[in-house]
Amino acid sequence: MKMIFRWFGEKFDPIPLQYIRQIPALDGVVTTLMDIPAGEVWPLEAVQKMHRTVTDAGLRVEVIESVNIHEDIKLGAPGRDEKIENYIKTMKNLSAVGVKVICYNFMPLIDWARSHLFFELPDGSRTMFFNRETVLNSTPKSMGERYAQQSGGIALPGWEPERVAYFDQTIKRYQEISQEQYWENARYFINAIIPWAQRYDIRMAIHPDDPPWPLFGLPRLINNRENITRFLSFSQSPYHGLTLCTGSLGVDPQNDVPAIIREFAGRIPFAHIRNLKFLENGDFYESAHPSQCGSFDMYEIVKAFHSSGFDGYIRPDHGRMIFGESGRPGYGLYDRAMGITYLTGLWEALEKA
Ligand code: CS2
Ligand code: MN
Repeated sequence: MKMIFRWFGEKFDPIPLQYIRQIPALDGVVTTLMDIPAGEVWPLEAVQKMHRTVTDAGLRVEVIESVNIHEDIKLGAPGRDEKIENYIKTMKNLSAVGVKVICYNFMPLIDWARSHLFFELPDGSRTMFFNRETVLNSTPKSMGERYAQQSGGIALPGWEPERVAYFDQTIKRYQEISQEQYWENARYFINAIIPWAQRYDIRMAIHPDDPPWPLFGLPRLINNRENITRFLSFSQSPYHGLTLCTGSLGVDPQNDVPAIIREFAGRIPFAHIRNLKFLENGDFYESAHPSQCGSFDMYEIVKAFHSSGFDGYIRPDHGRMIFGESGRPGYGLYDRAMGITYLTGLWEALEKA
């Protein structure tokens, strides 16, 4: 198991790599090139520069999150082949610097959705909150506008203002395709890229839909055991895999996360481990990592990875904003660093038991 930390790049993340390096027992970062729009090739020079920046700071970078997929690919629109070719070129350039895993998602239009980015808890920490009523009464566009306000101008992946401007238009395009067509579009993409993933030795790891239920009438793919099975059956290659995100799948109480981890062992190169706290009405906020702070049994989750011989990468997922910190919602330094120490402790105890 290798423990890594998400970092958005020098221009997009207020946390310096020198601080990240001081987190105990850390192997490296998982990063991205935020300023390259979906559908375009990540130039080799830019990839090499990113790699140099991280390794000069004494860290490794073997995982990328995310290389985003252009909507034309998800919609099966004309022009998708060219964008898939660009995707494959990006994979090649990433393999040139030793990248081993690409985390991506196939969520239509938007990445994760929450009602609040900085919801204040009684202890004064601030965290992301999902209030169902607020979300149901929103449109993607109004959510995007709310995020822009709440985040104080930080562009969230998938919610960049220039994309939000086209949300209404894009959502109409999604309304024209069926859920089955959406599955077909995913299969087309996977069939095109997995042979190259194998050749470049890069494991493709899809991230589950967050939240795992349909929003705004948009299709959903990766949200439970059955659909993960269906998606992974597109190719038996170990290069076609899953990012197991406990917080995304675990929001649906029907999903037995430790059982899913055990079932898909061998097809999970990357894990996002976080806890969350359900309120009585099913709304939830993102809590600190320890079991006693939230609703998940974190020991059972880590044990499921450990007992199935997991040898991939783990990162703590979202954390709260604490100690007066301000920064990217979900991605402050301190709470995630404590998450790492906690997860590393659980792992050591399992190793020695
Ligand atoms: C991440 C996702 O911040 C998060 O919640 O887990 O945004 C994830 O990076 C993407 O969906 C993967 O493409
Ligand atoms: Mn995640």
